[in-house]
Amino acid sequence: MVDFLLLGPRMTTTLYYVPRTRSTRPRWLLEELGAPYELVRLDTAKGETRTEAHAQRHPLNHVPVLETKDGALFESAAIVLQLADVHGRLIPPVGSYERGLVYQWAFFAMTELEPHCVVFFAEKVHKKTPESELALKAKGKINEAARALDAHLASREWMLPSGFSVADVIVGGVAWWANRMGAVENAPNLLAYIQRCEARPAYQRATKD
Ligand SMILES: N[C@@H](CCC(=O)N[C@@H](CS)C(=O)NCC(=O)O)C(=O)O
Repeated sequence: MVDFLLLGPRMTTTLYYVPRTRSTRPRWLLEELGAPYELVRLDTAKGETRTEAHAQRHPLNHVPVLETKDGALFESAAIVLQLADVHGRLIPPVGSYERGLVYQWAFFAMTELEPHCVVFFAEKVHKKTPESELALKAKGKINEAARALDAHLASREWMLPSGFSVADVIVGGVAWWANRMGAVENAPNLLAYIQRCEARPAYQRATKD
C-alpha cells in the first residue's frame, strides 16, 4: 500500500525490495498491518543491489532494507519483529510466554531451517546438482526441521496458540521457500500451513507483482 495522504508529503517507511526474495517477508507484514510504505524495487539482473548507493544501506548489498524516520534496518526477521513492535500488533507483549514463543520459532526458522535452504538452493538452482552429497545432506536437515514444524502444526492453524502473528511471517516465509524448492517431504500439516499463509489477502497483495 502506498498512501501519501496518511503520512503527509513525505513517506517515512521505505522498503528496498526484490520480488520473490526474503524481502517479501517485510512487505507481507506491512500489508498485514495496513501500514503505509513506499516500495523501491531493485533489479538484481541490472546490478541494482550492487551499487555504491545500496552498499550504504546494506553492508552485503542485500535486500530487504527498511528505511524508517529513525534510521535504516536490515535482516528480514529483525525488520518484521521491529515493525510488529512499532505498530503494537501481531506480536504478544514483551516478557509474556507467547513473546518467548515468537523468539523461539523465529530463531528456529532462521537458524535450523534457512541455512540449509541456502545450501540446497545453491546446489539445486545454481549448480544444478540436486543429488550432490551437499544437497542431500541439506535436504535431510531441512526435513528434520520440517518434521518438527509439521508436528507442531498438527493441532493448530498458526505457530502461536493465540493465532496469526509475526512468527508466521518468519516461519511461513522460510517454510514457503523450502517447499518451493521441492525440498520438503512428508509434511502434510506444514504444507497445509503454507497454503493458509498463501491464502491470506495480505500475502497475496505482497506477492502480486
Ligand atoms: N539474512 C538476510 C539474507 C538477505 C539476502 O541474502 N538477500 C538476498 C535475496 S533473498 C539478496 O539480497 N540477494 C541479492 C544480491 O545478493 O545481490 C535476511 O534475512 O535479510
